[in-house]
Amino acid sequence: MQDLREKYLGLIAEASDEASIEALRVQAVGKKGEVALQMRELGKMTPEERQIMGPKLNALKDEINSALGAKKAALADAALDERLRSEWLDVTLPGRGRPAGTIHPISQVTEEVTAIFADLGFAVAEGPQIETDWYNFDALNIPGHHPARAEMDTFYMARAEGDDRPPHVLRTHTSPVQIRSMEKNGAPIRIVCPGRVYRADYDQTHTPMFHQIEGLAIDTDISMANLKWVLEEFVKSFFGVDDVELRFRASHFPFTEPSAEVDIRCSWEGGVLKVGEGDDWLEILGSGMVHPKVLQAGGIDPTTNQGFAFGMGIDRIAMLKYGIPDLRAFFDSDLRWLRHYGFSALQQPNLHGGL
Ligand code: 2NL
Repeated sequence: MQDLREKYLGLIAEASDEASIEALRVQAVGKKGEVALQMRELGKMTPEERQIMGPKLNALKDEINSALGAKKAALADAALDERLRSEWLDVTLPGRGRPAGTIHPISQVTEEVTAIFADLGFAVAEGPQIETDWYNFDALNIPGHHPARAEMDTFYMARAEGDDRPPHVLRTHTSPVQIRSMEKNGAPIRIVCPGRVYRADYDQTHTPMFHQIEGLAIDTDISMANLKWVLEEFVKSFFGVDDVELRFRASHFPFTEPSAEVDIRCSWEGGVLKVGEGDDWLEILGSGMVHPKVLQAGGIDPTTNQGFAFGMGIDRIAMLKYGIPDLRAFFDSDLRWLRHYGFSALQQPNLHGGL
């Protein structure tokens, strides 16, 4: 027993990692270890011998076990000391000044516009960019033969061969989101729907993917007067002016009746846009009272409900507000442009901080 004791206490003292500690534990005090073998010998002894040797063997087992435990803890302490020594960090060093990314002007303006409408009580709704022609056209009172379908330069998605159903489309406006919202939640509704839209058109003033935000308010008694007030509040907040003058010009959209395009009074002195003064008019959006057929398509009873809707190009109002001259640069991913026109990620737009 004395030999066993010296052998294992020595080996444990020399062990240098957790794996060898575990191997020693199995070898010494495991089920088939050396101490267990000795315990088996107890059966061959007289009761008197067993009364002496039994407790001694148990004490040896305990001693080895606690030596193993102590060594294991010492190794863990040493490992921690080593980590603390090698992984120390000087928190007083200056930052490395990695170049920060910036918020794209379109994201910034989307956030600004939704923050303004959120403050006016509108919720934000989103939906799929690949739509059925029903949600993108029919539900909006644009039937198959309607010239607006051709005018919209729609991107059609190919169907599998032999599949005769009408093709899916890339949404040409965010109106389908509003139809889905009518179907899902019914009236009353107050939502804005920002997002990407697609039209096969590419020149100085058009990109095949661009951004739109549409608004929809439906209740029993909503009128053009409510539309005018909401849009005035929006323009004042967005351009940061106390007074604006809006001009409603009669227009036509299949999904609204009556329809109006909305201009704001402005000046362009020295190429700089000033909103609310001057003799020029700047078109900023299209709007109107939701057509009864569109309410019906959305599952809302047009005899008891009515409401206004409007649609606005985000890219265009971003260019106007921040003096960005070329639309196509928005999507060139030119780092110099992005750093120049981008916004700090740490300055989220909100009304109390100012836009
Ligand atoms: C424009 C004109 C507009 C709407 C969009 C709309 C949506 C539903 C029902 C009725 Cl669900 N109308 N949207 C209405 C009028 C004009 O957009 O020039 N956008 C850039």
